[in-house]
Amino acid sequence: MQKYAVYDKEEIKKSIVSKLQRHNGCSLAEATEKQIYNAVADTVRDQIMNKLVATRQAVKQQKGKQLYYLSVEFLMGRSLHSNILNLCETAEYKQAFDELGLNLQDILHEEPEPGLGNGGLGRLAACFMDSLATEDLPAMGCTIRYEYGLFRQRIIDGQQVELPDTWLDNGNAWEVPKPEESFEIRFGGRLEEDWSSGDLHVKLVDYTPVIAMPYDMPVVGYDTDTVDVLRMWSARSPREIDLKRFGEGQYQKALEVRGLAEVLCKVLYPEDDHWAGKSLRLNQHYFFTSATVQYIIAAYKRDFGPDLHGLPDKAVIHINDTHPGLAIPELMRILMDEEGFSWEDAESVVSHMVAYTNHTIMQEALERWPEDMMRAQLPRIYQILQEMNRRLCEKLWKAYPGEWNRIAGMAILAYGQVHMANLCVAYTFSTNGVSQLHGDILKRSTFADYYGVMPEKFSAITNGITHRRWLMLANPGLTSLVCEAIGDGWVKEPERLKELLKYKDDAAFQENFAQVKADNKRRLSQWLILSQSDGFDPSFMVDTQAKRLHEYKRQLLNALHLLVLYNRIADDPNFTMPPRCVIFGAKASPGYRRAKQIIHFINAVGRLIAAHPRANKMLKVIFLENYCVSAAEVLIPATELSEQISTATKEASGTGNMKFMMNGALTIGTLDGANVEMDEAVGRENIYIFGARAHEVEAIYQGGLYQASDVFERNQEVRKAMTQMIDGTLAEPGTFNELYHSLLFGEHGGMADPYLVLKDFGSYTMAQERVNADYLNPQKWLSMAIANTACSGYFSSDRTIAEYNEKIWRLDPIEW
Ligand code: 26Q
Repeated sequence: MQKYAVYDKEEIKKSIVSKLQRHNGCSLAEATEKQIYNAVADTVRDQIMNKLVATRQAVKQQKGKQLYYLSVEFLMGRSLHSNILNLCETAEYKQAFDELGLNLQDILHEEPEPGLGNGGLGRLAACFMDSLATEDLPAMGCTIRYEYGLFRQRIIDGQQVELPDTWLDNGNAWEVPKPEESFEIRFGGRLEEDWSSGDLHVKLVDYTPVIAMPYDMPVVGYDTDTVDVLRMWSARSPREIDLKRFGEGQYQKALEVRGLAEVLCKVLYPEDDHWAGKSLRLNQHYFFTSATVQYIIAAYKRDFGPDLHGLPDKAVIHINDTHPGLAIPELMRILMDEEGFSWEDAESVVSHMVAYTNHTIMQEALERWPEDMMRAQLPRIYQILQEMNRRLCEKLWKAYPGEWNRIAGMAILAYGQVHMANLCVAYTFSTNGVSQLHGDILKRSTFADYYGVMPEKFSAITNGITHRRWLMLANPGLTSLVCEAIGDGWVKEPERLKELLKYKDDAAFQENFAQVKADNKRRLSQWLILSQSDGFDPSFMVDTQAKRLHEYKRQLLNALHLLVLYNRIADDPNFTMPPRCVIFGAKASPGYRRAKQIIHFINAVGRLIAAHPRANKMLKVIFLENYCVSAAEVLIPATELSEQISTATKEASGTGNMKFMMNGALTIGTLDGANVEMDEAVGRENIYIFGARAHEVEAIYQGGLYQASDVFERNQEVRKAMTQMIDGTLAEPGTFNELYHSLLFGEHGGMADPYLVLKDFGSYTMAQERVNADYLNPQKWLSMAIANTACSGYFSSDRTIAEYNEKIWRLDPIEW
C-alpha cells in the first residue's frame, strides 16, 4: 500500500499549530477560520508533495507512456476534503480536529471553489483526473488558469443576476507555480519565406508574443502513492520585450503586447450551448494548446532524447471535445518548422498520437471559426490547415468520387469556416461518444460520412463519475451504512455495490437507509436557510432538477407540470398528493435570453404556489442559487427524485443522472444519453421512463409529423397553463410571451415546440402520477431507491477510465 507520508493525528496537530505560528504569527486560539484553513491545507499539501516527487521519480524510472488530457474546462470543486479522503487520512484529521477543538465542516467551507468549468464537460474532466490517479495511470490534465471562473449567480426578483467569481482573491493553496517551465506563444504576425538555408523555411515575423507560465495542482489517487497533476497555464507579457521596446521608444507596441497577455486568461466563457466566433476565445484555445504541445515535446526530449519519431510510444494526447483541437496543426507545425520533419512523417506522428471525444450533437454548439479570423490570428496554423484540408479532400474524393456536397460537409475548410469537428475526426486515431446511444448517433448521423470511410476509429465509452467525491465525500451517512452491510470492497471495486441488492427488501436496512436520507434532507434544508433564507419541510419529497439551463434539458416541462399541479389543487378543494419540494439549480448563459426567461418562469410559478394556502401545503418550489460543485454535494444526497428529462437524442450522456442514482434517488427520465444504460442497469421496475424515444424524435425532425397546436387543443390542462403564461396570472402580461410563442408557433421559421415539451407532456404527467403512487408506499420506494444505489457501480469513472485505457491510451500503471 502507501509508502509515503502517512501522518498520525499528533503530527497533524503539531503541523497545524506550527504553521499558524510561522505564517501568521498567531496561536490557534487567535487564528481566524481562514488562517486555520490555510494551515490545514498546507499540512495536507506537505503530505501530497512527498508523493508527487515520488510519482515523478517512478514515472521517469519506468519510462512509460504519459497521457496529456487537454480540456478548456476542469470543474474540480474544492480540494481539501477530497485530498484528505484520498490520502486515507479522514479519521486522523477528524481526531486531530476534535482534539484541537476545530470543526471540520466549518474549515472545509473556507476553501473557495475553483469554478473553472461550465458543466458536464468540465466536471467529467475532473472526475477523470481522480480516477486516473487512483488507477495509477501517469497523466497530466492541461487547461487554462482563468482568473475568473464561471460567474456566481444570484436570483433577484425571480431573475438571474451574474456576479464575478473571484476565486483567487485569497490565493490558491494547492497550486505550485513553475516559472522555469514557461513557453512563448506567438499570435498574429505575417509569414515570410526563408530560403537562406537552401530549403524553404516559413518564418513568422511581427507577431505578438505571450508567455505561458504553468501552475501545477496535485491530484491525489485514492489509497495509493500516485499523485498526478493538473497543469493550468497562465499568460504573462514577456518582460524583455517590454524593456527593449521601451528602450526604443515603442511604448504603444509594448502596451499592446501587454494587453493581450492581460486579457487572455481573465475569464472562462460562460456559453456551453452555443458557439460564437469570439476571437479572444480562439486565442485562449491556441494559447493553452500550444503551451501544452511545446511542453510535451520538451519533456520527451528530456526523458528520451532528441529523436521525436518515437513520440507516439511515449505520449498520448486526449482532447476533451474539439476545443483543444489546434493541438493537431500545432504539433504538425513544431515537427516540421522546428524539428525538420517532412509532412508525411509529421502527419504520421500526429495521427497516431491524438484521440478525441465528442460531447454534443447539437449543431449550434459545434465549434467553427471564420477562416479570416484563423488566418489573421494564427497565420501559420491556418496555412497548415489548408494543406491538411487539401490532402484530406483528395483522399475523400477517392472514397466518394464526384460527391462534392458530401466532401464539403466533411472538409476542414468549407464555406469560409474552419470546421473543428471534421479536423478532429479526420486527424485523430480515435473518435468517441460519451454513451452508447450518443456513440450510435455519431455513427449514423453526425459523422455518418466519416463512419463510412474510417469505421475503425469510432467507439463509445459511457461516462462515469468518481464515487469517492459523489458518494464517500458527499454522503458519509450512506457510505457508513453501505460499509456496515457489505463491507468496503466496493470502495476499490464499485461494481460490488451490487451486493446491496440482497438488502433492498430488508426492513432494518430500509429503515436505516430512510434515516440517512432524512438526515441529508435536513442538512440540505438548513444549508438553504443559511445560504438563501429559504428551507423546506423535510417531510416533503425532494424532487430535483439540477444542471445548466438549456431548452433541450426541458426545465420548462417540469415547470409547466408544476403549474398544472397548482391548477389541480386550486380548482379542486379535495385534491391531494404527497407533498413535494421541487428544487431547481441552473445557471443560464448570460446571453441566452430564452434560458433566462425560463428561470424567471420557474420563479413566477414558485411564487404563485407559495401564495396559495392549500397549494403550499403540498408543493414548494425552490430555486437554488448558484448551483456549483459544492452545492451539488449537499443537494444530491438529499434528493429522492431526479429529473433527467431531456428531449431524446439531445443529451449526449449526462453525468448528474449518475450522481443522483448513486445516492439513492429514483430517476424520472427519457431514454436519452446514459439514462438508457441506467434503465438497463437498474431495471424498468426501478425507474420512471416516459416520452418519445430517440427514433421517434428523429422521425419527427425529419418528417414534421408533429403539431404542437394539436396538444394545445386537445389537452385542456395544458391549454389553461399556457394561457396563464401570458394572461397576467404569473407576472405582468407579456413577460412570457416569447416562451408561449416558441411552444406554439416556433421562431425564426423553425418548427413549433422544437424540444417537444408539449409532445411529451402527457406521458410526463402520467409518469409523475406513478411516482406519487409509489412514494405513498415507503417499502416499495425504499426498495427501489436501494436498488438504484446498488446498480450504480457501473457508472464509476474508474470503469470509464479503465475502458479508455484498454481501448485507446494503452498506458502502463505506475508500479509501486
Ligand atoms: C463551443 C464553441 C466554441 C468553444 C466552446 C464551445 C463549447 C464549450 C463547452 C461547447 C460545449 C461545451 C460543453 C459541453 C458539455 O458540457 N457537454 C456535456 O458533456 C457531458 C460530459 O460528456 C455530457 O454528459 C453532457 O450530456 C453534455 O451535454
